Amino acid sequence: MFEKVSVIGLGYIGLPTAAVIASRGIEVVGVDVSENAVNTINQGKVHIVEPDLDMVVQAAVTLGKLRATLTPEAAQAFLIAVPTPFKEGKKPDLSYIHSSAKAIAPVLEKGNLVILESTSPVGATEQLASWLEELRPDLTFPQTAGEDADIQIAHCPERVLPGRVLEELVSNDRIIGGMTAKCSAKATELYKTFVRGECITTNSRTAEMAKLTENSFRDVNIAFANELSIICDKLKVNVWELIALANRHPRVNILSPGPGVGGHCIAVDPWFIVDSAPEEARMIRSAREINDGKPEYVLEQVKQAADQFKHPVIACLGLAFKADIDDLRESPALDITQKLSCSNVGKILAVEPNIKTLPQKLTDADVELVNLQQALEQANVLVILVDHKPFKALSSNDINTKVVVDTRGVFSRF
Ligand code: SAJ
Repeated sequence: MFEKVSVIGLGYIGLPTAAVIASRGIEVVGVDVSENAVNTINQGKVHIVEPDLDMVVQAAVTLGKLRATLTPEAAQAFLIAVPTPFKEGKKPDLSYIHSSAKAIAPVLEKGNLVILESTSPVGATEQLASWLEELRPDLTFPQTAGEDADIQIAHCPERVLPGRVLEELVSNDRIIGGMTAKCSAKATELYKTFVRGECITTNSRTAEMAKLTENSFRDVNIAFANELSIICDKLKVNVWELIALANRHPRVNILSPGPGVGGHCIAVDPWFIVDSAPEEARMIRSAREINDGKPEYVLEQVKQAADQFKHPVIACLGLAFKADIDDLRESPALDITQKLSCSNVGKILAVEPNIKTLPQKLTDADVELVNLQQALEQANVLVILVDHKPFKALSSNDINTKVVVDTRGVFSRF
């Protein structure tokens, strides 16, 4: 029975997870290094945008089941959900996991469970276990004590889709990668308190690789679609019609081309596999390169479109990394808009219905945030970068006097 759980890292994964566990009546203490995040959560509010998260956090805080602190305190389970970005040379940066180990080590007690949820390269859970063992030589850990260890450790990767986090946290199956069978059993017990999906046990290395594989699978498939879109431009074939036709085959399911792959998961995680097996991971590396090269291709298309006008006014529709969210992190749309503004091709307007102010780097580059109507009145070139709902509602009358670069196939649905 878990009565008190600590979640380390209160971001896009940690905060929803903390709130959902708290909603099951378990006392949850969230820990974050950001004073702003801690204060906001303790007021029952949220510092990130995710549908319905504000309601769940407010309810948990009001009922006294969830609170946030800057320093960890004793608990029965510690769930680490901190970022694992890459550093120079696209090498995984485990420094946030290391800091979490240092933060929880002083309060660890015999019988505790430590779970790593952060997407991690293969071997990171074992690394976490060694850091904890060095910091707490008075306790025993699974890598040396096996089933008899004082502390149980497991990797249980998060796999929720931004925009549907609360629903998927509960309904998705979970991979539970314990360092021993006992670790897996204890971690399963915790996840069973809030997960309706199945909890499937394995070892920590397989669980790490499974998460990286899921995101690489998607990256490779998006790269296939992006490569097709470039081939089709060359061969004067409408890629959207082509994909719709090919997908009529019962065993073909091609994803959608776009301006590139954004977000902080799919554009990052495959590099962890490449870093671990640089000689072998040829297709995974190639997919990353194809997807990373797509913004540059779109940029050239826009420049050619702008060349048709003496005074080009280019409206970039969408800045977020995907449809109907406000998240601009690692967004190819943002990257393209910024590069356009630096390349003197014309006046650049940006339409992003999900934000109120532009990021500094765009205002510095004289990009103007306008609404969709203003963009339609002023621009002669429209660049569809994100398939947000209001853009999908545009009619051919709205755009028939413009030159359109449609990276999402909004006007070519088949
Ligand atoms: N994209 C395309 N074409 C497509 C699908 C997506 O260009 O057909 C682009 C999107 O526009 C976006 C990027 O790919 O820029 C990623 O979007 P996404 O919706 O595919 O994925 P994320 O990054 O929001 O979330 C992914 C999910 N992983 C998988 O679907 C395998 C999610 O389940 C993971 O939990 C999440 O990564 C994560 O945190 O790792």
